[in-house]
Amino acid sequence: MTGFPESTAVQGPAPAVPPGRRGRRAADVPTLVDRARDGDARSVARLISLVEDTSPLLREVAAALTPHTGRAQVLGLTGPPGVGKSTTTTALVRAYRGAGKRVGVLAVDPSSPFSGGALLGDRVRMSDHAGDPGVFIRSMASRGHLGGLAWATPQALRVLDAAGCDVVLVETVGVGQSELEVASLADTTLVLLAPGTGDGVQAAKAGILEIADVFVVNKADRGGAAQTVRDLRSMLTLGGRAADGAWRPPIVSTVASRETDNGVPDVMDRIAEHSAWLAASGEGRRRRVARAAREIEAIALAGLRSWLGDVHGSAALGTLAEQVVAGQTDPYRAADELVARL
Ligand SMILES: Nc1nc2c(ncn2[C@@H]2O[C@H](COP(=O)(O)OP(=O)(O)OP(=O)(O)O)[C@@H](O)[C@H]2O)c(=O)[nH]1
Ligand SMILES: [Mg+2]
Repeated sequence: MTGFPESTAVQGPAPAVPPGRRGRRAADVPTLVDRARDGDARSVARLISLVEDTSPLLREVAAALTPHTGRAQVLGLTGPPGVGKSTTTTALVRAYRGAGKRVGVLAVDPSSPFSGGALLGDRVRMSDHAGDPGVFIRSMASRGHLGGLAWATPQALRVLDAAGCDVVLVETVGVGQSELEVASLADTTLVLLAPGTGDGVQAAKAGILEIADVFVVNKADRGGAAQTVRDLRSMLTLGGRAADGAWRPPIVSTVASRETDNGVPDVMDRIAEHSAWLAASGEGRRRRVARAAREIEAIALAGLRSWLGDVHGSAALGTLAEQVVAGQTDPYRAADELVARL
């Protein structure tokens, strides 16, 4: 994570008007939130832009959303490039819509400099859901995220949650550190692999076997899917016997590109079972508390960093430095004094 813009630091009231990166008019946050809750797609998009851009209105947005959040089931999809995450996301959206659920999708690409929907067509076949008021799709990328995607994504999730999404699917690309962070935002994480690419071994190396709640071996229409399932099973067994009552991640084979007989209903069943286990075991709550703790830490650290930025080169620091050189104090006491002014 890098710096944090002054305007979003912890101190000071937010100005009433955002800087308007795209020359927008001032937003009336309560109205936007009311409209988003009624399912108005433009207001949802607008709120996500506000949190993405670390707008000065961010705090007001977060406060206004909070009473309406905590309902959405967050599903993370991760796995190597090209494994079929977007195709699976599209199939899941269709299936959850079929079950009458309101669905949100966040396509997160930590490596991409683009955002705001430009890449959407490539990521999730939006046209499948065009005009469906029960689906919100948004792509997010590193551009503009001074706090990092791991910081921006929970805010966007909160918007979709408040907008009444029953399910939010978060697709991330790759198997790097930021993907792990984003995956950790989910209630249930699906790790996708494909046969014949050594994905399983790569995934084990990257440490994503541990984060999987459900494994999906996609492209099961290709040769080697059964072998990939066997490899995965033996790698999981090598991990040792699960404790009593622990969740044992199931492995589902899919052909996400097919309209029917694609294994997607099985994936949904396993997700539902995991969801029930999360509730019964208390692990669901533990995960959400851990997630909130990380978020608070990230926000507080950003504030501290911004404060430290102000301290650097400040008169107070200069005075303390003079005192250390003059032998009037030592650097430890000087640092304590500096921190005490926080
Ligand atoms: N044969 C076969 N092809 C599939 C299947 N699922 C997806 N594909 C194809 O695989 C390619 C990549 O699919 P995507 O869904 O874009 O994969 P992705 O993991 O989202 O890719 P990135 O977001 O770029 O990492 C596309 O051409 C899909 O049509 C499947 O079950 N079988
Ligand atoms: Mg994709």
